[in-house]
Amino acid sequence: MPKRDAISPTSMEPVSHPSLLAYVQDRSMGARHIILLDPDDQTPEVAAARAVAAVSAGSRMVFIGGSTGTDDDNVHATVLAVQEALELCAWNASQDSGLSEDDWKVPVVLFPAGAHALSPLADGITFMMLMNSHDRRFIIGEQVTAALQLKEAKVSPLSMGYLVCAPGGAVGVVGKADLIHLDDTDKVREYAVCAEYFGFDLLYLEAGSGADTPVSSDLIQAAKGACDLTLIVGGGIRDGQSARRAVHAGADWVVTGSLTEEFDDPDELQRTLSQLISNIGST
Ligand code: 1GP
Repeated sequence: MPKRDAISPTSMEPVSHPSLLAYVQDRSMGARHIILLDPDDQTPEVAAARAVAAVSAGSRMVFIGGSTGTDDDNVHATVLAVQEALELCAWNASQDSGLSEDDWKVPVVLFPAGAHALSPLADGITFMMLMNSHDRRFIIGEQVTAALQLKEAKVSPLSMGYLVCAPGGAVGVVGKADLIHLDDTDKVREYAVCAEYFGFDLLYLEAGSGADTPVSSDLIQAAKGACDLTLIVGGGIRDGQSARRAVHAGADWVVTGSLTEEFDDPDELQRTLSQLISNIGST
């Protein structure tokens, strides 16, 4: 991971959140939206424009990462571009009307494929265990490789159990996951309690990027009923209806990635995400 001092001038310290974990766990605002930006699919400049459109639309967190094609260089360049763009918007807001300065201070969080795809400029990282992988690397290996450098860079860890559900997509294959199937509510309950007993703060139910079908309501409800962890749901959520269904079932955060990449025009993206996010809010 590039060293923060070597790369960033002092003005590019990450926007520090008073407590990233408290922010993520806060349920007082209802369910919220995360935009996922994959550095393998877009330039840093495009990612930054999409992040600005998403935050304008009401996204409250930015994830940066992807299962394949990411490394320290493209992840860091993307984090840097996104942080700079959001800081500029925050500064503009302090001089103008529209969104308030604080509305732009959303955390930029790494959602990495492994220890090779990090940036010291991120506010935090989903420090995850892919619980249903059968490869030690994704359970504890990558985490051990990354931990010390993350601590030195002061990137806040969000400890997270990560469960890949069918269809699973690229992450299911790369992560060597024993997929949790649509109706396997007992299995998801077992994992949810296990995540809680490990002391994780978050649980992520993932259907895989671009999935034909998102995580089922039954699985979300089962996880929600079994533990009190902050629940993130993503994969295959492409419209207000599926976002709303996930929130009704118990999601605290809904992630969209692929949908975002369909729009080159930031205004169009903003309109689409505003509509999706209003559906989350109106549950
Ligand atoms: C993938 O859950 C995320 O890790 C987002 O999935 O790209 O299908 O929105 P989509």
